[in-house]
Amino acid sequence: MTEFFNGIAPIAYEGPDSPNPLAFRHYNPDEIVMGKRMEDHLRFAIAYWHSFAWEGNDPFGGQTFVRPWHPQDRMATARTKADAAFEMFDILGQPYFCWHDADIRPEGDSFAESLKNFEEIIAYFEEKMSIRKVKLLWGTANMFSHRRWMSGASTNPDPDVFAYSAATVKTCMDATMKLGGENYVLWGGREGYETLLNTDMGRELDHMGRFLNMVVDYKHKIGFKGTILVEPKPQEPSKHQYDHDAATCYGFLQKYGLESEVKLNLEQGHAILAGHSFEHEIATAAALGVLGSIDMNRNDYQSGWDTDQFPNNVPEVALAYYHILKDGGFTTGGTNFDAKLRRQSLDAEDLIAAHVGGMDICARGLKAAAAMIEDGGLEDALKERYAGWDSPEAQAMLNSDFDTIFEKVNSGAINPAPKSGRQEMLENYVNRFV
Ligand code: XUL
Ligand code: CO
Repeated sequence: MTEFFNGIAPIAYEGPDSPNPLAFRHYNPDEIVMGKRMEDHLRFAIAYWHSFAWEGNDPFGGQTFVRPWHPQDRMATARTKADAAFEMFDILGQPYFCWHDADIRPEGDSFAESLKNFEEIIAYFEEKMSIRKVKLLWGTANMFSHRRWMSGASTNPDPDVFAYSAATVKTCMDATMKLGGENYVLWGGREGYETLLNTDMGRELDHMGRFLNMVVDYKHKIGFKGTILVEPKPQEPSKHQYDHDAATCYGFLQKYGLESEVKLNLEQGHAILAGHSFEHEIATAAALGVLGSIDMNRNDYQSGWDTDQFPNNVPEVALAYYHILKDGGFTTGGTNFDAKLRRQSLDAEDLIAAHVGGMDICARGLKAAAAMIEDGGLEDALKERYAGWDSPEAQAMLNSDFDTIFEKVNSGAINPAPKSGRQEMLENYVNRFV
C-alpha cells in the first residue's frame, strides 16, 4: 500500500442505486452485453501521463498537485510513481494501461542514459505485471515535450532530430513488445507547423510518410503482433498538425501505401477540435476500414482547448459505441481514458472517482448502444431509406455510364420523389435508449 492511496479499497459494482461515491453503478465487468462480457467490450485503459505524470499545471499556472513521487526527475521517485500507478490499477481493476516513455522515466543527460532509465522502469513494470492481470494496451513515445522536438520529430528540418526520433520510437516499440502491448500509437503533436513561411510542407509530409513506413518495417522485423495506430488531432500544440482528422489521416496512409498496415486511435476531444463529433470520426474510420482504438475524454465546448475532461455525456458516448459495435467492436483496440482531473481536484479520491465515473458513463453508453443494435430501429430506418438501391436496375446503373443513364432519365422513365429523412423521429428514437 502506498501513502498516496492510503488504503482505498478495490471498487466494486453495487448497482444503479448505490449512494457510495466510490462504487460502480453501471460498469459490471462480467455482465453480458450482446453475448460478450462488458470488460471485453470496453477494454478500459488508464493513461499514465494524465494520472501520474501531469502535475496540475496549465498555460497560466504551475504545479498544483503534491504527490509522493515528486520531483519526477529521479529514478527513486519513478519507482514510487510506478508503485502508486499499479496500486490504482488494483483499486480500479481496469484491464489495461498506456504510457509514453517520458511519463515513466526521468530524462537522462544523453540518449543512452534516458534509455537505461527507461529499460529499468520497463523491467519494474514487467515484475509488477507478472503478478497481476493488468496488461499494456499501448505504448508511445513523447516526441513533443522536450525542446529538441520543438520543430517536429520526423518532420523536423534537422535530420539529426529525424534520427533521434527513429531511435526513440525503436526503443518504445521494443518496450511495448516486451510488455506484451497490443498496439503501438503515434501522435504527432509537433508534426505540423507554426507558420508556412518557414515550412516545406511537401518535404515534411514525405519524411513523415517515410518514417511511418520505417515503423511498419520495424514492427514486421521484430515480429510485433500488435496494431500500429496513428492518433489524429488538428492542432494544439502546433498551429496545424498534419494528422488533422480521420479522413486526412486516411489520405496520408493511402499516399504512403500504409492503409492496410496502420489504423487510427480516435479521441473525443480531438474530434471536437477538428469541428467534428466523436461519432463522425469513428464512423469515418469505420467506413474506411481503419478504426482501431479510442481515447475517451470530453472537451469543454466553450473554451476551444483540448481540456481532456473525463466523459460525462451518455448520449454522446452511446453514439460513439454504437458505431464501434456496428464495426464489430474492438479487436486489439480499447477505451483509453486520455482524461485528467481538473487542477483543483487534489486528492487521491478525486483521481479514483474520476475514473469510476468515466467507466460508468462508458458502461451506460455501451448498454444503450447495444440496446439500439438489438432493437434494430436505426438499422431498419437505414434499410428503408436506401431500399431503392436493392433493385437490380439501381445496381446495374452503378456499372453503366452517363450516356445510358441520360437516355433513361430523358425518356421520362425516372422521376425522383423526395422522401422524409425522419431526423426528428430518429433523434426521438435514440432518446428512448440513452
Ligand atoms: C494529446 C494526446 C496524447 C496522445 C498520446 O492530445 O491525446 O496524449 O494520446 O501521445
Ligand atoms: Co490521446
